[in-house]
Amino acid sequence: MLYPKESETREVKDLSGVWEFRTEIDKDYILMPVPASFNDVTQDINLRDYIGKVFYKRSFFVPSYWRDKNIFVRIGAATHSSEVYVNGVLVVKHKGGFLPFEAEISDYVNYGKENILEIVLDNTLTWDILPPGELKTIEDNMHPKGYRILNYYFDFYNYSGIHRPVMIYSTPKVYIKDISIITEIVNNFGIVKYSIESEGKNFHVILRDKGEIVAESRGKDGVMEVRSPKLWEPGNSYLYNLEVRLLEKDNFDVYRMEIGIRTVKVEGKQFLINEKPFYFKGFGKHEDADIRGKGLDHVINVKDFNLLKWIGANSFRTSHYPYSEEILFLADKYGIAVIEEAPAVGLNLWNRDEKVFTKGRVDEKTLEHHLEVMRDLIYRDRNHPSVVMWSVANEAATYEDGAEEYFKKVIEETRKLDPTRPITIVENVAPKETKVSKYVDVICVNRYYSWYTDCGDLSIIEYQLEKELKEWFEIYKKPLILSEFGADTISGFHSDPPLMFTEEYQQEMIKKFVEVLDKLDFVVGEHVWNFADFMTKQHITRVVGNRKGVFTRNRQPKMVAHFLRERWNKMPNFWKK
Ligand code: BDP
Repeated sequence: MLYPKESETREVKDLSGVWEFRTEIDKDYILMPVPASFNDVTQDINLRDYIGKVFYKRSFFVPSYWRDKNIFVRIGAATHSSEVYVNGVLVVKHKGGFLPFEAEISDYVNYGKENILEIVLDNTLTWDILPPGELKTIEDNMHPKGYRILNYYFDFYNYSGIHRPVMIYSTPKVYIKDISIITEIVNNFGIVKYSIESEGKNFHVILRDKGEIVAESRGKDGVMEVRSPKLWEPGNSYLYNLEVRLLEKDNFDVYRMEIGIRTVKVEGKQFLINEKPFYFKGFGKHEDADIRGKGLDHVINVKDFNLLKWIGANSFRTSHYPYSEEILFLADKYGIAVIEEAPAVGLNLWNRDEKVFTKGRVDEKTLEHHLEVMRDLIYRDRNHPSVVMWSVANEAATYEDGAEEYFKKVIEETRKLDPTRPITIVENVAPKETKVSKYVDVICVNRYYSWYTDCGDLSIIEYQLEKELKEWFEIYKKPLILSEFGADTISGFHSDPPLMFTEEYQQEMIKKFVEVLDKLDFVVGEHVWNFADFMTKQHITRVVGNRKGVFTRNRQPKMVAHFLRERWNKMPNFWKK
């Protein structure tokens, strides 16, 4: 799915701004920014924790000369189920809060006039949506009749709203629908294979390096060769400009995009980018900031990439859902490698006596949706050089028999859709327990020794971590990334010797973890949990959110940031231990 872009044949109207908004139970509309989560914008606690339907509304203008064009409405992401109406006509329904969807609306708009766009969202989570959740009515004598809560088994706040830009765009009648790019490196040549989806037939494809033509081709599918290519690499990104021109009689379309030439491969104990062993230094992140919640914010995004550079990180994981396309464009440009995760988190009840992969919970309906999400995700992001691996889920109950069957299908389908990128699943169970890790290319493990277990005992880390990581390698013989480790840390809390929740404890813990990683040659990465403090649902274990950030929610460094900065800036991106 192409990102809407302007060209001499296409126009884009970004409808970001202040819209009208109401919940199902309100009669009156209030003002609401788009994109943003609606939760933290007003002073109303009922709206903050609101569960159910909300209505967004605004008008837009369609010029008369768009009559001979195709017109689309495209929503970058909205949580979690959406219905879009143009002048009262339902034009698209969508399930899932973290990927874009669109509809052609040429037949429903008034040309040369104003039009009304209404988006109805429902933020209720169910077992057949990702991430899943369940609405529970509590029936006991301590709760009033009809008392409801939304249960979900993942650790971030269920921020809701139109989170990414809404755009109206035009294309010619016959147009370039989609483009896919695969790159290879053979001897001293960069090979760029492209494939165009369109009803048109005559294409001219031009690849430029800072304005200079370096390769050209004609046809719907083709291969271009670039002599002595400048490669895209983490820490050293390089992008070429691809121009696709559709030339039909009386019809013309142009789409331009940036591409990077690079390869990714897993071989033995190594994760290879451009045939060189790569070591992931970075974080699990979140799309999260105060007031805007999960709403796209270019200020936060650019700040985050500047902080990644400052601290010497070369990668992050889009824990626990696909991030905005705008973030991936920045990753391409900044040269940051991305492990992109499906919104499959909370497929776990954290109770071994209750089955998760069973009828009525994670079942064939969830699977069908999961396969759809993988397809949409890959079609959205396959052309980003920064995306180097797909993660199909985080901390699912992979010890269950049902999980094996389920993920085998998800992983097979993912591989079919994209044979060029390695696949992982992020695990929290023991190496012998998982029934799924045997199907993936890279083992990703989250570990919280001295935090959730043996609280406060930093001396246990070396023993436990080394023993366990070696076991993962002995069983699977695959490269391993420690995809989460960290400690809740209240910025400004100090103690020596280090006690839990202080900045000293976070620093000592992370030091002890990485000392073990440095000894193991099959470890190909360290992602600290988390880049920044983030909001969660309220709980006795969460102090206004999860405080495991290396940066505060306001993006200021905690003590450990300086330790990591020194470590990572000394460590090369590519290395052999
Ligand atoms: C892991 C989860 C992550 C949590 C983290 C934590 O993958 O989403 O936020 O633990 O507890 O289980 O901080």
